[in-house]
Amino acid sequence: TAGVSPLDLLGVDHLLGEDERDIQDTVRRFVDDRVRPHLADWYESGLDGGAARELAREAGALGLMGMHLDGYGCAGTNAVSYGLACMELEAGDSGVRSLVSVQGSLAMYAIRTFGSEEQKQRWLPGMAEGSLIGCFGLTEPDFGSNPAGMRTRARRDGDDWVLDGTKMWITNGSIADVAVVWARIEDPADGDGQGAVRGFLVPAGTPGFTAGEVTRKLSLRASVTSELVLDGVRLPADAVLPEVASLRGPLSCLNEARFGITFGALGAARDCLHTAVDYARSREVFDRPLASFQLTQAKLADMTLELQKGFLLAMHLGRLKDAGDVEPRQVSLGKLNNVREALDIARECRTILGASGITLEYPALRHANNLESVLTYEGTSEVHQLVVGQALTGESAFT
Ligand code: TGC
Ligand code: FAD
Repeated sequence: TAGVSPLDLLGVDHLLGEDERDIQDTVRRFVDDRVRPHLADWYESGLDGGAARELAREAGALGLMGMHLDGYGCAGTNAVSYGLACMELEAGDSGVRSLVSVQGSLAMYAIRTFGSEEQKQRWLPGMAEGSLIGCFGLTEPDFGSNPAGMRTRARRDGDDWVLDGTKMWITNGSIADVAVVWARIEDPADGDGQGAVRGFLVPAGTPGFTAGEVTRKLSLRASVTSELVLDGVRLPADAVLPEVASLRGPLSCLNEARFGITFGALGAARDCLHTAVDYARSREVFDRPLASFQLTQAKLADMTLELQKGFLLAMHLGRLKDAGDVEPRQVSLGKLNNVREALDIARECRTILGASGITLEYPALRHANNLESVLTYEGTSEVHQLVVGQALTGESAFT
């Protein structure tokens, strides 16, 4: 039997439990009522800090911030529910899903997994509420795909830490109350002489720490993107995340966010496909509905197939993750496939909409432009191909 949604010919909705479906419906209503009416404006004018903070509070009130984490005010849902929430948020806009995934999967996950009890108590409840915003600073101007090359350094001065460096393309950087900043320890005796990678919690307003917004973006406009500058930022001894001292720390956080994106990208694709089906049924070309032409139907059939295959892939990863068994390379397969297919679907839907498709009256080009960022962040498609290539051949193409 087909599923609840008219696009769900395979009936994949039936793979969901009742609680999972309830969460999905709640987030879908939130997006339709509270988010969708503003999207064209946010895209056209950019999302300002005030609107982003308000959105964060509303998402927090709904229990979406750090929703798959346990304790400290977090909802403690399963991974599939988190994925479904990402999908519904991204059916609105990838920028809205970004707000929630950076907060929950990157900043909160880092503190929850690698933080001290004091750090968890101090930050997590407010972040779960959405009254405090976190960002995650890994990428640098010269080191994106290869974070191991980072130049940001942390040195000891007495008991204090002093941080110097620059982080680039940081979601929510200039509106964050706390930045999780990854830096190498400047101590030749540390690790292999390169210095271990450690995470630091940098509260907004710390002297020497500034964040400037990246402007003139053509993608992810409903999201704040920033550059973080750390110029002799002095932090107390307890600012470091105590439980990890390697790149494994930030890369573990990325697995969480990449998992959410595997579901999320499908939301953007679904929104485009819905729009294209509706449009094709009502638009007349050559005196007939556009939907009655075989070329149109072939496009719609192929896109539906990819959307539903993508959902099966995401659900498989979700069930593995809930069983505690998902591997990073499996998440790479999901992120690689679902973002790439979502972007193809968004572009193909835009063709069905003709000229109307280039405006903000319809979501297809907005989603396609956003998905260009999604294809790049959280590991570019090439990085994920190489992770899979390494798993298949045993050869690392990175080193
Ligand atoms: P490698 O030498 O292989 O490993 C170093 C250490 O990390 C461990 N590790 C992982 N741990 C957990 N999860 C993973 N996926 C892991 N991959 C590696 C590994 O076991 C080792 O641990 P240890 O304890 O032995 O030290 O690392 P490498 O330098 O060769 O890196 C491999 C590569 C290229 C795959 C990695 O650097 C990578 O994934 N690069 C892409 C960087 C990236 O995705 N950046 C994203 C920044 S955040 C972001 O984009 C947010 S956008 C959010 C939004 O708005 O939604
Ligand atoms: P590069 O690494 O310079 O790559 C350029 C090109 O080279 C890509 O096509 C890449 O695939 C390719 N390439 C790289 N290495 C190889 C290789 N070995 N073989 C073949 N091809 C290769 N980062 C954060 O830390 N926190 C955030 O919150 C965050 N938010 C972001 C928000 C937005 C809107 C965007 C666009 C980015 C964000 N990022 C964030 C940064 C993002 O993670 C990086 O852009 C991404 O990791 C790629 O790095 P890069 O842009 O430096 O590209």
